[in-house]
Amino acid sequence: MSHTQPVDGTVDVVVVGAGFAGMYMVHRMRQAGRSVICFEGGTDVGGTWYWNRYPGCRCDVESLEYSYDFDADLQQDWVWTEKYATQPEILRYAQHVADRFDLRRDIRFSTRVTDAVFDEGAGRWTVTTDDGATTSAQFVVMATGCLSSANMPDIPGRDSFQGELAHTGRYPKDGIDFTGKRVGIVGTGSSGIQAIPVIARTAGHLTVFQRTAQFTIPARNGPLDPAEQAEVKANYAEIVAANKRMFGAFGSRYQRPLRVATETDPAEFRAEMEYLWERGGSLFLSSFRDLMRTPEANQLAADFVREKIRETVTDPETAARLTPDGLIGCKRLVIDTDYFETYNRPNVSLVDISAKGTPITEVTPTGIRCGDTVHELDVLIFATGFDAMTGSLLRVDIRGRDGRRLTDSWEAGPVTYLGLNVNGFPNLFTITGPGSPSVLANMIVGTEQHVEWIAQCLDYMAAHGHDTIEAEPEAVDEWVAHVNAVADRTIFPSCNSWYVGANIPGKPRVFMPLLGFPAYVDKCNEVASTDYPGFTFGRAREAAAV
Ligand code: NA7
Repeated sequence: MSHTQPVDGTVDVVVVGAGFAGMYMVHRMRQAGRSVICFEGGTDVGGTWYWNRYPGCRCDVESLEYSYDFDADLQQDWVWTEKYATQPEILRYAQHVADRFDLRRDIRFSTRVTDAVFDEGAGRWTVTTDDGATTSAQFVVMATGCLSSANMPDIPGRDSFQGELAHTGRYPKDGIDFTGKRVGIVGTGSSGIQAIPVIARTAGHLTVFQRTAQFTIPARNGPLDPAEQAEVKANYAEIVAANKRMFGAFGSRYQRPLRVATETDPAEFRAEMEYLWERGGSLFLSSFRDLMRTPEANQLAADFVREKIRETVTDPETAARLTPDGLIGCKRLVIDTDYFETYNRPNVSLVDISAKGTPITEVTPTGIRCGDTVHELDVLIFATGFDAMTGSLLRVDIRGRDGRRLTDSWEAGPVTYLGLNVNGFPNLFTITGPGSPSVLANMIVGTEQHVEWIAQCLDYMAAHGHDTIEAEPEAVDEWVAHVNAVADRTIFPSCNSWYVGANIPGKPRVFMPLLGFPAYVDKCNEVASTDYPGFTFGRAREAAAV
């Protein structure tokens, strides 16, 4: 084991996080002959799929498209059972990968990185973990996940609640038994919408506290047809290649001819929407090129879904409360199983906690008070999302050149070059960082692309005798302007979504992901093949002085 455990706390690469990004990073670094250690806060691998154990949790990318591509045998051997994999199945897949490639020997579990400090003289990072140990590394790779820092709202009295309380993103391993209980759930994003129908099946009564109604499309999940799985596996390489040319790096098998909604005959438009509704899934808005570009076009699709909600929910008042205003897909489009149908159950009620309704005033020891009404609860679930994209990076105290803190560099919002590096923080890489397609593309495809780009960059540096790499300030400025310009051609920045940080009080409003996977990959490849313009390479001062 010449290239594994840090005998003296010194390694080539520290990886932070053992989700899909960190796991592949460890594997890829080993293949390259670099010593690597990964720190992970959980007791096992899986990252977001380790923590989000709430009932109904699934991926919104189809299972056949949500797997590593770096090893053809792995891809052929693993058998998915449903069209959209459940969290337990995805976690089993992550564990299988860890076993198969013996990854755990280089991962320190139950260990969180608290801070990382760059020593300019040595050209190295000192990484401190919550067990007090330090590790010296030439490179730090933040594989900390985009949806990993749970957002627990600061509601008065929250900690006084005497029943069971959980956040979907930090769900207890032993689960929660809802049988016959009075359950409350706050939040109707993807997590809430997945959990609500499942909890309703066993709860005595489920009260949903909704601040904003949400657009959601039927997933049409079901068992995976073995013949379909065999066919995809026979053509995996072609499908993956075609997916990488798709806007979100998935769904090439479903590509329909692209049209313009506002120029399509209304009957034809409706027929296409009906087809997409019946087909289900998150490509619901992908048949018309203008739906995410102009509000007028978007409203056509939004009206179609509003009509479906009214058709599905039998009580008109509940239907009205569940019907979103505004644009569809501008906040992340959710896909569901029986979400709206669940409100027809006698044991489910909906409380409007928006400013127009009865906002939550406090959590009491026995429930939630909204105005004059206390909703008595045995279990309280917060499905209130995450401090997305930046939260898990900024909770590590990262100090770069001249002791500058990442929190200071990003005070007005995250700024990166290619979503991979930040000026002032040499040799620190962010996997699926802000400014990269990240959450707007298939996450496994995106993480593999980043890991491979970083691995190639490290080889390049070794071959050219470079110790450090750092994004230039002009390149960062240009990149941030580019990310904004691309977003500004769409409706995305106009909504109060977690893409712009609007869900976290006080977070700077910046559209964080980059739209469009293929053009992004082309740019990354171009940078790598033309001696990395926009990056400065250097020698460590101490090495240079020798
Ligand atoms: P989301 O999509 O951020 O949804 C969080 C939900 O919680 C949403 O309905 C919020 O309402 C609500 N929320 C957040 N804070 C509060 C407070 N303080 N009071 C009441 N309600 C609140 O998170 P998810 O976990 O569902 O999904 C995140 C991503 O994971 C998802 O997009 C997929 O990519 C997977 P709001 O809309 O802000 O009014």
